[in-house]
Amino acid sequence: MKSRLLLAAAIVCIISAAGNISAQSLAKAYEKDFLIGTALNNNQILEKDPVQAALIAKEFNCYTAENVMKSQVIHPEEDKYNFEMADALYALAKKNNAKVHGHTLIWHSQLSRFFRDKKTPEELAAAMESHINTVAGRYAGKTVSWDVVNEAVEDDGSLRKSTFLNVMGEDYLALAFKLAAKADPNAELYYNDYSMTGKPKREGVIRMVKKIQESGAKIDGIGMQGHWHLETPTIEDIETSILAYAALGVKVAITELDIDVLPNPRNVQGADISQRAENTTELNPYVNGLPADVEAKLAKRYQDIFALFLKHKDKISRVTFWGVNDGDSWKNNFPARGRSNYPLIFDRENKPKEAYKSILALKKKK
Ligand code: 9MR
Repeated sequence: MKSRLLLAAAIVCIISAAGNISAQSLAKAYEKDFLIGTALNNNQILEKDPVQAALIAKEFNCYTAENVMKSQVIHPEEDKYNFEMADALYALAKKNNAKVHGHTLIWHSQLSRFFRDKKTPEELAAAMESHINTVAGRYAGKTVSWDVVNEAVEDDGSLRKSTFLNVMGEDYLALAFKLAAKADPNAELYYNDYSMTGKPKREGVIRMVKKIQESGAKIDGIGMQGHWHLETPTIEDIETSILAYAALGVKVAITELDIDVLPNPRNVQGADISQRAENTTELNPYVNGLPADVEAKLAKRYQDIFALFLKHKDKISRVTFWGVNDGDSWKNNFPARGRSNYPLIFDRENKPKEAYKSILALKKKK
């Protein structure tokens, strides 16, 4: 054990000396404010790249599975579960002394086929129950928080016409929270969604959360996915939403943070994956690297956003980046496939970008 620790420390020293990792740690700098999380893909969970593995261990103290805990992966058939990768994620978190946020129990997307085959409310409720019991039950006590329901509200504030709503009506929402509370009583339970700064959507989410609360179900937090852009949403809009959600008496988490720096075809906001665009030269201007002026804009944007998070740290439990480095980001393929995007705080070589430094600088000023 001791020799493994020494080896890990030696690797960190070598990598830091090579300039790949800064001497500081974001997680440490923000330790007293909120958790600093990241989403991990399979290679990262399996520590395929030792440089990146050391970076993850050092910079982040909360992990979310980018894909492997979604129903299609973890529960592909009614009587078949795949726990291998999720187990590996929890093992990595244990080794690195990090927390795990469970993503996600009930979601219309990446949903296993068998849920869609349930045609009565009773059948679908039973499928939800066994899924939540089995998944949340397996990781009960080891999970800081769960996204119990993901993306159930449309941008206009209405409830999404998912399989769950169509078959069970609104009841599925409170039921999901009640089942999760039973399966993992000590974890915090979240509702998570994108485009959470738009007014109609915010009002729709608030209506929905109030109903869940009135049903007697436990809901501890609201996750605002931060799939944002250089100019939008404004800091004021983000602040208005943080305050409005916190006013429900729940915590707020920024759950999937990345800042898209590329031209925005058709003004796509959020993460509605049905919104697709063609990849063209004009839409993909930075194939040879991020120009210094755009890098500076990104750093300023991240600094402004984190300054806001610090202002409201009493309301914010966690800030999770959606990926570790620019090369891993889903934003290279959305809304147009195969672009070179730069939405995160580490570059494709895992080196800290100006954005990383600007976020750290906020803590040094204190
Ligand atoms: O980053 C995830 C990507 O690898 C998957 O292909 C995609 C499939 O829907 O899901 C991405 O993560 C999503 C997250 O689970 C929920 N909010 C939106 C995220 C970006 O699409």
